[in-house]
Amino acid sequence: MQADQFFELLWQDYISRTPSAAKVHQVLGQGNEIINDHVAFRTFNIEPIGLESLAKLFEGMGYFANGDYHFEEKKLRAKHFEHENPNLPKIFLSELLVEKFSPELQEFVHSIVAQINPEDVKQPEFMFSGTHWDIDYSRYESLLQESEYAAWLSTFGFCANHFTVNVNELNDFATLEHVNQLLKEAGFTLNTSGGEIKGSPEVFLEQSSTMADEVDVQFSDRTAKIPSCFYEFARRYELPEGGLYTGFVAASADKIFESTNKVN
Ligand code: OOG
Ligand code: NI
Repeated sequence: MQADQFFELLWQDYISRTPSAAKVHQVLGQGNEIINDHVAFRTFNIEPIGLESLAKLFEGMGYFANGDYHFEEKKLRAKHFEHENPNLPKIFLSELLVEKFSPELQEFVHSIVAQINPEDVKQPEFMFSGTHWDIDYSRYESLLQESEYAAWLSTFGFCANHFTVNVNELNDFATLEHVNQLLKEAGFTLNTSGGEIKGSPEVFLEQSSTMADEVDVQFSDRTAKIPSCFYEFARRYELPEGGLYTGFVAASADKIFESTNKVN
């Protein structure tokens, strides 16, 4: 599959559970096209869906890995991928270090991953294939106690966790402060963990994000309204040696992960 077609299908799947995405484009794009900086995905570190296995799908579309990130507290690791075509979004792909959790969580995660047909993991479409298993609401709640990431991934499966507006490419809003202001005026709730703006010109990247939309999810035993996906905003800065910084900042990413937390 061509990258262009992949991102079009991925976007259609993403907006189906992220009603605010269209409003973000309306507020910031004002009729102009929005360029995305990156798209993020989550997975478990269990075959056949480990980070390096899913990376092959992106490598097959011309992407290459260009950064490693570690999240001690949340028990995650991640890599980012870039494409030689600068118009294609970067990819931020993280995986949960399942062996670091309780035997109950490990057993459940292994049982749901075992239901994935390894053949399905060979096609880029796998990245928006959702769940391949059933989960009931009490399991979701018990996973939440240990890891919001595990609960989210077990419920939504494979899909874009967020798209990210490339703020450098916006016509009228040069600063992230201004972007945030417009979003708040439009009624969005921003992620304030670690401050509304994560990062700084000194680390060559500033990021902010909305808190995830809450949507009705059909669990195997009942329906419940829970956080789904969100939108992120990134402004990149010029490196001393020239060119915009293309990496991510682990301390900032650590806070962006919390955009799928429930807003009280
Ligand atoms: C990824 C969070 C990190 C970034 O841009 O730093 C991230 C996630 O929530 O899955 O997207
Ligand atoms: Ni991101």
